[in-house]
Amino acid sequence: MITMWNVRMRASKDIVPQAVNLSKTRIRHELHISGAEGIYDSPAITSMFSEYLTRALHHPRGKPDKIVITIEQINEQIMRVPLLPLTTTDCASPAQAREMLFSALLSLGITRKAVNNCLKVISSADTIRGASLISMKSGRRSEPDRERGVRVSRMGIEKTSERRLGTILSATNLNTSTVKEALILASKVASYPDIIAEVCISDDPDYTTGYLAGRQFGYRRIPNIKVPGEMHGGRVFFIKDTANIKALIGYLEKQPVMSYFSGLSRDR
Ligand code: WAQ
Ligand code: MG
Repeated sequence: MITMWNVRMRASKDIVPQAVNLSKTRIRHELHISGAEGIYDSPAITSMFSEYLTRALHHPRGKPDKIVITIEQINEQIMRVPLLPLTTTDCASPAQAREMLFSALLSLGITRKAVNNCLKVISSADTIRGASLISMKSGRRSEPDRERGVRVSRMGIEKTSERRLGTILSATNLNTSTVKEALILASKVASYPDIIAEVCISDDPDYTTGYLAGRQFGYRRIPNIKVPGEMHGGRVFFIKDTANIKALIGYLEKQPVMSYFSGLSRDR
Protein backbone atom coordinates (compact mmCIF):
# COMPACT_ATOMS: atom_id res chain seq x y z
CA MET A 1 0.00 0.00 0.00
CA ILE A 2 1.17 3.55 -0.74
CA THR A 3 1.97 5.66 2.29
CA MET A 4 -0.26 8.73 2.45
CA TRP A 5 0.39 11.90 4.39
CA ASN A 6 -1.77 14.60 5.87
CA VAL A 7 -0.08 17.96 5.27
CA ARG A 8 -1.60 20.91 7.11
CA MET A 9 -0.67 24.55 7.55
CA ARG A 10 -1.79 27.19 9.94
CA ALA A 11 -0.60 30.80 10.01
CA SER A 12 -1.37 33.34 12.72
CA LYS A 13 -0.28 36.63 14.16
CA ASP A 14 -0.01 37.94 17.71
CA ILE A 15 -2.25 40.90 18.27
CA VAL A 16 -2.75 43.55 20.89
CA PRO A 17 -6.33 43.02 22.06
CA GLN A 18 -7.44 46.62 21.38
CA ALA A 19 -6.32 46.43 17.77
CA VAL A 20 -9.29 44.39 16.63
CA ASN A 21 -12.91 44.29 17.48
CA LEU A 22 -13.10 41.75 20.30
CA SER A 23 -16.09 40.71 22.32
CA LYS A 24 -16.15 42.12 25.83
CA THR A 25 -16.27 38.74 27.48
CA ARG A 26 -12.99 37.33 26.31
CA ILE A 27 -9.59 38.42 25.17
CA ARG A 28 -7.78 36.73 22.36
CA HIS A 29 -4.17 37.33 21.45
CA GLU A 30 -3.91 35.59 18.16
CA LEU A 31 -5.36 36.48 14.80
CA HIS A 32 -5.96 33.54 12.50
CA ILE A 33 -4.50 34.34 9.08
CA SER A 34 -4.71 31.23 6.99
CA GLY A 35 -5.04 27.46 7.14
CA ALA A 36 -4.99 24.71 4.54
CA GLU A 37 -4.52 20.98 4.26
CA GLY A 38 -4.68 17.93 2.12
CA ILE A 39 -3.78 14.26 1.86
CA TYR A 40 -0.85 13.43 -0.44
CA ASP A 41 1.51 10.64 -1.36
CA SER A 42 5.23 10.97 -0.52
CA PRO A 43 6.39 12.47 -3.85
CA ALA A 44 3.91 15.36 -3.51
CA ILE A 45 4.89 16.46 0.00
CA THR A 46 7.78 18.75 -0.94
CA SER A 47 5.81 20.81 -3.41
CA MET A 48 2.79 21.05 -1.09
CA PHE A 49 5.06 22.20 1.73
CA SER A 50 6.35 25.10 -0.34
CA GLU A 51 2.92 25.91 -1.75
CA TYR A 52 1.42 26.16 1.74
CA LEU A 53 4.36 28.21 2.95
CA THR A 54 3.99 30.67 0.08
CA ARG A 55 0.29 30.90 0.74
CA ALA A 56 0.82 31.62 4.43
CA LEU A 57 3.33 34.37 3.68
CA HIS A 58 1.15 36.18 1.15
CA HIS A 59 -2.34 36.30 2.52
CA PRO A 60 -4.97 39.05 2.24
CA ARG A 61 -5.71 38.76 5.99
CA GLY A 62 -2.22 39.95 6.82
CA LYS A 63 1.39 38.93 7.55
CA PRO A 64 1.71 36.04 9.99
CA ASP A 65 4.38 35.86 12.69
CA LYS A 66 3.92 32.14 13.18
CA ILE A 67 3.49 29.40 10.59
CA VAL A 68 3.02 25.80 11.62
CA ILE A 69 3.19 23.07 8.99
CA THR A 70 2.45 19.56 10.16
CA ILE A 71 3.17 16.48 8.08
CA GLU A 72 1.68 13.34 9.51
CA GLN A 73 1.55 9.83 8.16
CA ILE A 74 -1.94 8.37 7.88
CA ASN A 75 -2.24 4.96 9.46
CA GLU A 76 -6.01 4.56 9.49
CA GLN A 77 -8.15 3.19 6.69
CA ILE A 78 -9.02 6.04 4.30
CA MET A 79 -12.72 6.46 3.58
CA ARG A 80 -13.94 7.50 0.11
CA VAL A 81 -16.77 10.00 -0.39
CA PRO A 82 -18.24 11.45 -3.60
CA LEU A 83 -17.59 15.13 -4.37
CA LEU A 84 -20.78 17.15 -4.14
CA PRO A 85 -22.15 18.46 -7.45
CA LEU A 86 -21.34 22.18 -7.84
CA THR A 87 -23.71 24.94 -8.94
CA THR A 88 -23.57 28.73 -8.77
CA THR A 89 -26.68 30.70 -7.86
CA ASP A 90 -27.57 34.23 -8.92
CA CYS A 91 -27.23 36.42 -5.91
CA ALA A 92 -26.72 40.19 -5.96
CA SER A 93 -26.43 41.14 -2.30
CA PRO A 94 -25.99 39.90 1.27
CA ALA A 95 -29.72 40.55 1.83
CA GLN A 96 -30.63 38.30 -1.06
CA ALA A 97 -28.19 35.67 0.19
CA ARG A 98 -29.94 35.74 3.56
CA GLU A 99 -33.31 35.17 1.91
CA MET A 100 -31.93 32.28 -0.10
CA LEU A 101 -30.41 30.70 2.98
CA PHE A 102 -33.66 31.00 4.90
CA SER A 103 -35.81 29.44 2.22
CA ALA A 104 -33.39 26.60 1.50
CA LEU A 105 -32.65 25.76 5.13
CA LEU A 106 -36.27 25.98 6.32
CA SER A 107 -37.21 23.58 3.52
CA LEU A 108 -34.91 21.01 5.15
CA GLY A 109 -36.80 21.27 8.44
CA ILE A 110 -34.23 23.54 10.07
CA THR A 111 -35.93 26.04 12.40
CA ARG A 112 -35.89 29.81 11.98
CA LYS A 113 -34.19 30.06 15.35
CA ALA A 114 -31.38 27.76 14.20
CA VAL A 115 -30.89 29.80 11.00
CA ASN A 116 -30.79 33.04 13.00
CA ASN A 117 -28.14 31.56 15.28
CA CYS A 118 -26.16 30.54 12.22
CA LEU A 119 -26.30 34.08 10.83
CA LYS A 120 -25.06 35.37 14.16
CA VAL A 121 -22.02 33.09 14.04
CA ILE A 122 -21.04 33.82 10.45
CA SER A 123 -21.49 37.59 10.72
CA SER A 124 -19.82 38.02 14.11
CA ALA A 125 -16.66 40.11 14.19
CA ASP A 126 -15.21 37.41 16.44
CA THR A 127 -14.46 34.90 13.70
CA ILE A 128 -13.77 31.43 15.10
CA ARG A 129 -11.11 29.18 13.64
CA GLY A 130 -13.34 26.19 13.12
CA ALA A 131 -17.02 25.50 12.56
CA SER A 132 -19.99 25.89 14.86
CA LEU A 133 -22.36 22.93 15.27
CA ILE A 134 -25.97 24.08 15.46
CA SER A 135 -28.81 21.72 16.32
CA MET A 136 -31.36 22.01 13.52
CA LYS A 137 -34.45 22.15 15.77
CA SER A 138 -33.40 23.73 19.07
CA GLY A 139 -30.88 26.05 17.43
CA ARG A 140 -28.43 25.25 20.20
CA ARG A 141 -24.69 25.61 19.62
CA SER A 142 -23.26 22.21 20.42
CA GLU A 143 -19.52 22.53 19.86
CA PRO A 144 -17.61 22.01 23.14
CA ASP A 145 -15.15 24.85 22.50
CA ARG A 146 -16.90 27.95 21.22
CA GLU A 147 -13.74 29.95 20.69
CA ARG A 148 -12.14 27.36 18.49
CA GLY A 149 -15.10 25.60 16.93
CA VAL A 150 -14.59 22.23 15.27
CA ARG A 151 -11.79 21.97 12.69
CA VAL A 152 -12.47 19.60 9.83
CA SER A 153 -9.24 17.83 9.07
CA ARG A 154 -7.71 14.91 7.19
CA MET A 155 -9.41 15.31 3.84
CA GLY A 156 -8.14 15.25 0.31
CA ILE A 157 -9.03 14.33 -3.25
CA GLU A 158 -7.92 11.39 -5.37
CA LYS A 159 -5.38 12.32 -8.06
CA THR A 160 -7.39 11.41 -11.13
CA SER A 161 -10.47 13.12 -9.72
CA GLU A 162 -8.46 16.26 -9.02
CA ARG A 163 -7.37 16.42 -12.65
CA ARG A 164 -10.93 15.96 -13.90
CA LEU A 165 -12.26 18.49 -11.44
CA GLY A 166 -9.61 20.97 -12.51
CA THR A 167 -10.55 20.62 -16.17
CA ILE A 168 -14.23 21.12 -15.46
CA LEU A 169 -13.76 24.05 -13.11
CA SER A 170 -11.40 25.74 -15.57
CA ALA A 171 -14.22 26.08 -18.08
CA THR A 172 -15.93 28.56 -15.76
CA ASN A 173 -12.72 30.08 -14.35
CA LEU A 174 -13.30 28.38 -11.02
CA ASN A 175 -10.18 26.23 -10.92
CA THR A 176 -8.78 27.86 -7.78
CA SER A 177 -7.49 26.30 -4.59
CA THR A 178 -10.19 28.22 -2.69
CA VAL A 179 -13.04 26.56 -4.59
CA LYS A 180 -11.43 23.11 -4.72
CA GLU A 181 -10.55 23.02 -1.03
CA ALA A 182 -13.99 24.27 0.01
CA LEU A 183 -15.64 21.63 -2.18
CA ILE A 184 -13.45 18.88 -0.70
CA LEU A 185 -14.21 20.01 2.86
CA ALA A 186 -17.95 20.32 2.17
CA SER A 187 -18.01 16.85 0.58
CA LYS A 188 -16.45 15.28 3.66
CA VAL A 189 -18.86 17.13 5.94
CA ALA A 190 -21.99 16.37 3.89
CA SER A 191 -21.37 12.64 3.83
CA TYR A 192 -21.96 12.32 7.58
CA PRO A 193 -25.61 11.29 8.11
CA ASP A 194 -26.18 13.49 11.20
CA ILE A 195 -25.14 16.61 9.29
CA ILE A 196 -28.02 18.19 7.40
CA ALA A 197 -26.43 21.26 5.82
CA GLU A 198 -23.45 23.58 5.91
CA VAL A 199 -23.21 27.34 5.43
CA CYS A 200 -19.86 29.03 4.78
CA ILE A 201 -18.57 32.56 4.40
CA SER A 202 -14.86 33.10 3.77
CA ASP A 203 -12.98 35.19 6.29
CA ASP A 204 -10.82 36.66 3.52
CA PRO A 205 -11.78 40.32 3.12
CA ASP A 206 -11.76 40.16 -0.67
CA TYR A 207 -13.54 36.83 -1.12
CA THR A 208 -17.26 37.51 -1.21
CA THR A 209 -18.64 34.20 -2.51
CA GLY A 210 -19.88 31.74 0.09
CA TYR A 211 -21.79 28.51 -0.19
CA LEU A 212 -24.56 26.33 1.09
CA ALA A 213 -23.94 22.61 1.00
CA GLY A 214 -25.61 19.35 1.87
CA ARG A 215 -26.62 16.00 0.46
CA GLN A 216 -29.89 17.53 -0.80
CA PHE A 217 -28.42 20.65 -2.39
CA GLY A 218 -24.98 19.61 -3.43
CA TYR A 219 -22.49 22.50 -3.27
CA ARG A 220 -24.32 25.74 -4.07
CA ARG A 221 -22.11 28.76 -4.51
CA ILE A 222 -23.61 32.07 -3.35
CA PRO A 223 -21.93 35.18 -4.80
CA ASN A 224 -22.08 38.48 -2.85
CA ILE A 225 -22.83 36.79 0.45
CA LYS A 226 -20.77 39.54 2.03
CA VAL A 227 -19.45 42.94 0.95
CA PRO A 228 -15.73 43.32 0.13
CA GLY A 229 -13.48 44.39 2.99
CA GLU A 230 -15.19 42.49 5.77
CA MET A 231 -12.82 40.36 7.86
CA HIS A 232 -15.48 38.12 9.35
CA GLY A 233 -16.47 34.72 8.08
CA GLY A 234 -17.30 31.32 9.43
CA ARG A 235 -18.80 27.92 8.98
CA VAL A 236 -21.89 26.37 10.49
CA PHE A 237 -22.92 22.72 10.33
CA PHE A 238 -26.59 22.08 11.04
CA ILE A 239 -26.86 18.77 12.84
CA LYS A 240 -29.65 16.51 14.00
CA ASP A 241 -30.62 17.30 17.58
CA THR A 242 -30.07 13.63 18.42
CA ALA A 243 -26.52 13.50 17.02
CA ASN A 244 -23.79 11.92 19.10
CA ILE A 245 -21.48 14.94 19.30
CA LYS A 246 -18.38 13.01 20.23
CA ALA A 247 -18.69 10.61 17.30
CA LEU A 248 -19.49 13.48 14.95
CA ILE A 249 -16.43 15.48 16.00
CA GLY A 250 -14.30 12.33 15.81
CA TYR A 251 -15.34 11.92 12.18
CA LEU A 252 -14.77 15.58 11.27
CA GLU A 253 -11.39 15.92 12.97
CA LYS A 254 -9.83 12.49 12.65
CA GLN A 255 -11.33 10.26 9.97
CA PRO A 256 -9.16 10.40 6.83
CA VAL A 257 -11.39 10.94 3.81
CA MET A 258 -10.56 11.18 0.13
CA SER A 259 -13.18 12.49 -2.24
CA TYR A 260 -13.63 11.27 -5.75
CA PHE A 261 -15.31 12.75 -8.77
CA SER A 262 -18.82 11.57 -9.46
CA GLY A 263 -20.12 14.12 -12.00
CA LEU A 264 -20.36 17.79 -11.23
CA SER A 265 -23.12 19.59 -13.07
CA ARG A 266 -26.66 19.29 -11.93
CA ASP A 267 -29.50 21.27 -13.49
CA ARG A 268 -31.40 23.03 -10.81
N1 WAQ B 1 -12.85 23.27 9.57
C1 WAQ B 1 -13.88 23.97 10.08
N2 WAQ B 1 -14.05 25.27 9.87
C2 WAQ B 1 -13.16 25.90 9.10
C3 WAQ B 1 -12.05 25.24 8.52
C4 WAQ B 1 -11.93 23.85 8.80
N3 WAQ B 1 -10.92 23.12 8.31
N4 WAQ B 1 -11.34 26.13 7.82
C5 WAQ B 1 -11.97 27.30 7.95
N5 WAQ B 1 -13.07 27.18 8.73
C6 WAQ B 1 -14.03 28.22 9.10
C7 WAQ B 1 -13.42 29.34 9.91
O1 WAQ B 1 -14.41 29.84 10.78
C8 WAQ B 1 -13.10 30.36 8.86
O2 WAQ B 1 -13.18 31.67 9.39
C9 WAQ B 1 -14.22 30.16 7.85
O3 WAQ B 1 -14.53 28.78 7.92
C10 WAQ B 1 -13.84 30.54 6.45
O4 WAQ B 1 -12.63 29.88 6.12
O5 WAQ B 1 -17.00 28.15 -4.25
O6 WAQ B 1 -12.06 30.32 1.88
O7 WAQ B 1 -10.76 29.25 4.67
O8 WAQ B 1 -16.20 30.17 -4.48
O9 WAQ B 1 -11.67 31.66 4.63
C11 WAQ B 1 -15.71 29.40 -0.12
C12 WAQ B 1 -15.57 29.17 -1.60
C13 WAQ B 1 -14.35 29.73 0.41
C14 WAQ B 1 -16.84 29.48 -2.28
C15 WAQ B 1 -14.35 29.51 1.85
O10 WAQ B 1 -13.06 29.74 3.79
C16 WAQ B 1 -16.67 29.25 -3.79
C17 WAQ B 1 -13.03 29.90 2.48
P1 WAQ B 1 -11.91 30.17 4.77
MG1 MG C 1 -9.72 32.39 4.87
